[in-house]
Amino acid sequence: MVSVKHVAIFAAALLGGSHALNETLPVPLMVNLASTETVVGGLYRPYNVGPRADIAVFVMHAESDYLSFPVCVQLAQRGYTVFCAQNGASKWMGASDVDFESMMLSVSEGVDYLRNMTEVDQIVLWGHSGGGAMMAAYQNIAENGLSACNGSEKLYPCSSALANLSAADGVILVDANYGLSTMMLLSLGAEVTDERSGLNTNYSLSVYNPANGFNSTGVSNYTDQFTKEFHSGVARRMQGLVAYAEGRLAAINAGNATFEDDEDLQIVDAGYGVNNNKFFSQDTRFLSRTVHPWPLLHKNGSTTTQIVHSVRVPTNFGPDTAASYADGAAKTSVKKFLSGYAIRVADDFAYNATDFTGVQWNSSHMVPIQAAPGITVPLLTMGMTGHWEYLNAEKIYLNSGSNDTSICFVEGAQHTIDTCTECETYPGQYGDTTKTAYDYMADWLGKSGRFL
Ligand SMILES: *[C@@H]1O[C@H](CO)[C@@H](O)[C@H](O)[C@H]1NC(C)=O
Ligand SMILES: *[C@@H]1O[C@H](CO)[C@@H](O)[C@H](O)[C@H]1NC(C)=O
Ligand SMILES: *[C@@H]1O[C@H](CO)[C@@H](O)[C@H](O)[C@H]1NC(C)=O
Ligand SMILES: *[C@@H]1O[C@H](CO)[C@@H](O)[C@H](O)[C@H]1NC(C)=O
Ligand SMILES: *[C@@H]1O[C@H](CO)[C@@H](O)[C@H](O)[C@H]1NC(C)=O
Ligand SMILES: *[C@@H]1O[C@H](CO)[C@@H](O)[C@H](O)[C@H]1NC(C)=O
Ligand SMILES: *[C@@H]1O[C@H](CO)[C@@H](O)[C@H](O)[C@H]1NC(C)=O
Ligand SMILES: *[C@@H]1O[C@H](CO)[C@@H](O)[C@H](O)[C@H]1NC(C)=O
Ligand SMILES: *[C@@H]1O[C@H](CO)[C@@H](O)[C@H](O)[C@H]1NC(C)=O
Ligand SMILES: *[C@@H]1O[C@H](CO)[C@@H](O)[C@H](O)[C@H]1NC(C)=O
Ligand SMILES: *[C@@H]1O[C@H](CO)[C@@H](O)[C@H](O)[C@H]1NC(C)=O
Ligand SMILES: CC(=O)N[C@H]1CO[C@H](CO)[C@@H](O)[C@@H]1O
Repeated sequence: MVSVKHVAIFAAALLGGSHALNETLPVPLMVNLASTETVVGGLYRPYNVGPRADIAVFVMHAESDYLSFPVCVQLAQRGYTVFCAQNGASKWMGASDVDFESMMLSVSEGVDYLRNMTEVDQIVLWGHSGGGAMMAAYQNIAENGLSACNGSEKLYPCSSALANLSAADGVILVDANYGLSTMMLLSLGAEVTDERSGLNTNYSLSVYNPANGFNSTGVSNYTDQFTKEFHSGVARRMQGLVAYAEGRLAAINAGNATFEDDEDLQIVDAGYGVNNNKFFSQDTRFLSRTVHPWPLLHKNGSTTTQIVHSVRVPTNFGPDTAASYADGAAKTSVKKFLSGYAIRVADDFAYNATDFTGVQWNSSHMVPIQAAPGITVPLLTMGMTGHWEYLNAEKIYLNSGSNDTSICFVEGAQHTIDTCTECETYPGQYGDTTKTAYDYMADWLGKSGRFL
């Protein structure tokens, strides 16, 4: 049923620097796993195939295009086989057509393809950002079966289609986000008081209102009162959206909705890309330091163990996109929302410098800290200190079910793993974080007794 076509179409990649085993790589092979869930990808292999090439690193994001994300070349240059693949979700960031079960089945196709290759002995899932949320959920369900996703605590329990997913041998989570649903929660604007309108908003509850502590040219300093009002406004919105979607699901199931299978759902000011994450992106005091000391990688590979502070700079200065369908709205469906983007939150939902309060993580799929206890294979979790998603690496580590769990942070790397030059106080402060991060991953993968 699965047909595999190899077509050489990608250009050979060359990167600067002098660290690599061999910077020249063969032209990657294009792979097309043609079945019900369309997966296409590039298979990157080093020229001189050694033991490291027996390990296949499988890269896929939840919805973004990762066919040429630097990991494909960086880890192949360090001797590994890397399969960078796409699922069928729209690659337009204005879209939000994520579908939980389709995503799990797409990962499954990639794992099955690699498992079937005689050249590959070990498969390591590599998930970045939303891809980390997806890969963590996949491994948890693959290791533990349907009971990992079909319980009544879930807003939308999985179906038996997710039985028999085959587990990988290891997992690397790089700046894995707090969960796709949490990122939507963290993108809701409290100024929206009527879900039917992005136009009639309450400016008193806007993150862009200077009276609340917004600074359009620097770090915002939101007042305590606004912080409380904003968090409770966000909780109110997510609770209302969940109640609405559950009502529509009941109507769909009762044959009393617009359609028999699903229904359109457009949500004002809920698009969950990093550009729409709000409050902590402007006020960098929030989600800004770890609770415990962890290894922090500096340039040139030196390491200190310390409380890890974010070095990020404020972003997302506006304008408010609540009124924009293209830039602000989540464009999803009742079932996709409940299975991918919805999460239960309590009235006391809040977050501070280190932690969240009032989030019921297990109500949602694709939440790394909820999936981590079910992962028993070797797990590496890494955070980039130039971004807010870095902090989740600590929570994943603390929740991991693996007896071989590793953690580190890369000082001054931005979310995309390269150097956050805007975060530097002088040029060169953080060095080449791409090299620092991928050298660490390559050493972790190649450590004797782990996969080799
Ligand atoms: C490096 O790649 C070239 C192909 O450009 C290949 O001929 C050569 O054998 C490789 N060298 C090493 C040391 O792997
Ligand atoms: C596994 O490999 C065999 C032989 O190359 C091929 O016929 C089969 O379709 C492959 N299966 C998958 C799942 O890729
Ligand atoms: C969840 O899946 C397990 C394993 O297949 C099954 O025993 C259990 O009955 C399922 N639970 C529900 C609520 O469907
Ligand atoms: C899972 O495996 C069981 C046992 O082999 C089989 O009965 C069932 O149909 C499979 N389910 C799926 C969705 O592949
Ligand atoms: C707007 O929000 C503020 C702060 O919560 C509140 O006092 C005010 O009543 C709201 N205005 C409207 C029109 O709802
Ligand atoms: C806003 O940030 C800029 C740049 O850091 C700073 O100079 C300015 O004083 C800040 N404004 C307020 C009102 O804090
Ligand atoms: C933030 O505002 C508080 C008062 O709400 C003030 O005490 C503090 O100095 C301000 N911090 C900065 C960095 O402007
Ligand atoms: C069907 O939906 C309509 C409008 O949403 C509602 O008024 C009605 O009570 C529903 N009927 C049933 C049987 O649920
Ligand atoms: C941050 O929130 C967490 C979770 O509610 C709490 O344990 C911690 O004490 C809070 N930290 C501060 C500095 O208030
Ligand atoms: C889900 O998490 C809540 C806490 O948020 C806990 O009370 C509940 O027992 C958990 N349910 C399951 C099935 O683990
Ligand atoms: C760690 O887990 C692996 C796989 O579950 C197991 O084979 C190994 O014995 C465990 N090692 C220790 C020290 O518990
Ligand atoms: C020995 C070594 O690799 N030194 C490098 C450390 O990082 C700085 C900043 O990127 C480089 O300039 C050095 O060459």
